[in-house]
Amino acid sequence: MFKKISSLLLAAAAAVALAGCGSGGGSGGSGGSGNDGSITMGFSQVGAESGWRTANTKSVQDAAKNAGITLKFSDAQQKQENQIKAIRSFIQQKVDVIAFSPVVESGWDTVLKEAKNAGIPVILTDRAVDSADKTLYKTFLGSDFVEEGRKAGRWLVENKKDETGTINIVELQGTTGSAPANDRKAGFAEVIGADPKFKIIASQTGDFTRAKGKEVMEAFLKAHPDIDVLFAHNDDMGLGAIEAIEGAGKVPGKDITIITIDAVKDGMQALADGKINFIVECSPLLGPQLMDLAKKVVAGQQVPDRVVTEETTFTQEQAKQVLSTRQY
Ligand code: GZL
Repeated sequence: MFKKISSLLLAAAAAVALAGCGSGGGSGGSGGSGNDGSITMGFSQVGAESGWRTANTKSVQDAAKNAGITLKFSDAQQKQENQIKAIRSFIQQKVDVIAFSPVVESGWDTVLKEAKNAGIPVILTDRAVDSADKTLYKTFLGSDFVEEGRKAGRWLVENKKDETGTINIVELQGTTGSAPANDRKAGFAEVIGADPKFKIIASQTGDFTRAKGKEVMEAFLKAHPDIDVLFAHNDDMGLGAIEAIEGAGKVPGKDITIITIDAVKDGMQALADGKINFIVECSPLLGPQLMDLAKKVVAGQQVPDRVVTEETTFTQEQAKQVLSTRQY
């Protein structure tokens, strides 16, 4: 009898110890998962500037719900100071994990050190930071923006290979200082730079929005009557530019070849309609992978430093075939 009671007591003690471990913050921080194993994530989103961003927000929110993760969501309206404030608030609330899409690459070290000192792991999603200290975040989940720019450049080089004269290009850049703007610009320039017939005659930020893309393209058209190609860092700026091109009495996709990045529904519709010539996909559907990474990080498991999202490209013909199946 005595033996039976002591083994029961031992088993009970072991069960309590294990439960304690689970709630002790697998990631070694004070913000370990709740005693019931629940996880709370603080998520700071860039804003709601584009169709891509809206789809990304939905993916994160739906995935958190499906994963049983409590999501504290903050929209920074494309302002870095709002993201920093939100991260500080998540630290005070002692969330188990912080995830964010940094609106720009620089200026994050101080607040990320605060999160590290509070023992709260950080996951970068969508965009990267330029911090030299890689211990400030556990992993970066997102696209290879340089490769996206290269894909745009390669299509242009291939499709203009029989043209001999100068090809005048205007470029609508994404948000100044953001990783996608810097890297897409670099990748595109790297590929077209191999042939001097390609000339970027104007390049300016349209801040990833349709309205700004239209405004800047109107200015480009006034200053340059001889534009052959538009490279826009996202569909939304390309769609705004199409309004400007049509307003100037020109035919988008014919008078001016248009290449964009994202492949959101409106962009794919314009591609199928022949107003855009080529789209490089940049998937916003990062939610499920983010939640998997969050669970591993909170449990103190190792995760890869970098998780690159799978994505492809679309021609006008391909857009017609897949348009009805697109998730965003
Ligand atoms: C890319 C993302 C960019 C999209 C834009 O991952 O950060 O921001 O290309 C969005 O549409 O505004």
